[in-house]
Amino acid sequence: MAQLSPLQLGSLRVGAAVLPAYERSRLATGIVHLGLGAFHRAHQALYTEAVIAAGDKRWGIVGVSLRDPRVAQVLAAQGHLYSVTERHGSEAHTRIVGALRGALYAPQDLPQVMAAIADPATAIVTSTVTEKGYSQNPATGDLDLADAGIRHDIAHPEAPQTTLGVLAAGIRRRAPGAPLSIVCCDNMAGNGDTLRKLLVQYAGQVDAGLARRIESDIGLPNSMVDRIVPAATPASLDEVAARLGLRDEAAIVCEPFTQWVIEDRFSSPRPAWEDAGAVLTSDVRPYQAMKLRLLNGTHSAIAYAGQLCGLDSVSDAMAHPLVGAFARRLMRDDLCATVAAPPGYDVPAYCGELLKRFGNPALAHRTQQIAMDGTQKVPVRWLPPLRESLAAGVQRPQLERALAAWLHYLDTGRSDSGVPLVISDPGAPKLVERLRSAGRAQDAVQAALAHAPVFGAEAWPAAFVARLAAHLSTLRQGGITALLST
Ligand code: CS2
Repeated sequence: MAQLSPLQLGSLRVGAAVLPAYERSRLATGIVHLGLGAFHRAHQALYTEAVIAAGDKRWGIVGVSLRDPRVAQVLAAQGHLYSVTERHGSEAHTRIVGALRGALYAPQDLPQVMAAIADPATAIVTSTVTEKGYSQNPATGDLDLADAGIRHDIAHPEAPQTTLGVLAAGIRRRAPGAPLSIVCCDNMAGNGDTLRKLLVQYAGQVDAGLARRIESDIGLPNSMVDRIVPAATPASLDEVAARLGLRDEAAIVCEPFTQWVIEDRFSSPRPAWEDAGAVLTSDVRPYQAMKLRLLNGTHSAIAYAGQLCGLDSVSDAMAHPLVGAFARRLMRDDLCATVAAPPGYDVPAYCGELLKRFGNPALAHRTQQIAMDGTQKVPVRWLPPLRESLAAGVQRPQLERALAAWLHYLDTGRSDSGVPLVISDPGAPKLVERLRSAGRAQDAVQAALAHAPVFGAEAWPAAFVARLAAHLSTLRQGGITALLST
C-alpha cells in the first residue's frame, strides 16, 4: 500500500478523510513547537489547522523533537502530512492535517531549530515535552542545576540539549523587539509560570541580559490542555491504513473530546484559537485544578491499579468490577470534593463525562503509558488534594489506597499474578531504594514519604502514615484485589 504524502492524496479512499481546505504552499511559519509527539499533533495543531482553514495563513507549524528522531523522519517522508482519527465506539472521523510545515530533530538539526525560533515571523513557541522535560528540581521547584543536561547546556549554551537550553539559545538570536509568546502545554499546575521561572533561572546562568529580556518581553500564559491521545500501536496504524487506503506511519487515533483553556497574556500576535473552540480566560487555575485532579488524578490511579491487576487498557480497567468501582469512588467521593468549579461548570456533570470518556472502548489507552513517570505526576495530581484535605482534618480513603497501590507497584515491579511490569520513570529508582530499605510496611512507608523530591519536605501526619502502612501490608499479603475489596 502507498504511503500518505501530498502526491498520494488523490489516491485516498473516497470520503475517508477531510483534507486541508487551503493551499499549503502559501503557509508561513508562525509557530515553533517543541515536543512533536502525538498529543501536540492531535491537539494544538488541530486548533491551528482550523484557524489556517479559516483564512489566516501566518500560522504554519515547525515541530521539533528533542529526543526521538523517528517522528521527524516519518513526517518528512510524508511531506509533513498526517491523519487524526477521532473514535468513540463505532464512530470514526478522520482528518488529514496540513498545518505542519517542517519537522526537525534537535540533536541533528540544531541550526535550523535555532533559526526557526529566531525568525521574526515566529510569534509563538508551544511545548509538550512532558513534566520531566523542564529540568525542574521537584523538591524545590527551581531549576535543577544538578541535571546532566542543564550542566551541559550551561557549559555549552550554543549547543544546547535541553528544552530550556534550546529555547534560550533561540530567543537570544531573535532581533530585539520581535514579539514572542511561549505557551506551555504540559500537565502541570501553573505551567506557564513554572516555565517562565525555570527559563529565567537558566538564562541567568548563561546571559544575565537574556534573563532580563525574557522576564520583561515574553508572555508565558498558563494553559490547560485536554484530549486523550493514546500512543499509536501497530494495530491502530493498520486500522487507519484500512480506512484511508494509504499507510500513514504518523497516524493518530484519539477521542472526539478536546479542550484548551489559555490565559490571555500574550506578548505577540497569536492565532485566533478561540474561533476553533479554545477558551481564552484571565485565570486558568480553576480549570487546571479540575482537570489535573479529576482526569489525570483518576487516570494515574487506574493505571497503577490496572497494572497490578493485569489490565492493559483504561476501558478494560473501567469495566473491571473492583478497579472500575474504585476509580469512580476516587473521582466522585474523594477528588471531586477538593475541586472548586470554574465559572459555568457543574463538577459532578464533568465527572460523569470523564467516566464516559474513560469507558471509550475504541481507544487502546494503555495503563502502562499513563503509569510512566509517576514520580513527576503524583506530586501534581494527588499530593496537593491530599495535603489540603489532611490539613483540614479530612481523610481521603480512596486517594490513600491509590498512593499505597503506586508504592506497591514500584516496590514489587510485578502484577498480582507475578508478571513483571515495565516501569518507565527515571525518578523511581531512588524511591524504590527507600521502599526496599526496610522490611516492615510501616518502615517502608515512612522511608518513602521522607523522599522529599516526591513527597515534599513537610512531615506527614502519623495517623496517615499508619493508614498507608496498613494498606501496604494488605497489598503485600493479598495484592490489589485484597486492597480494593476492603
Ligand atoms: C494521562 C494524560 O498519560 C497520562 O498521564 O493522564 O496524558 C491524559 O490522557 C491527558 O492529560 C488527557 O488530556
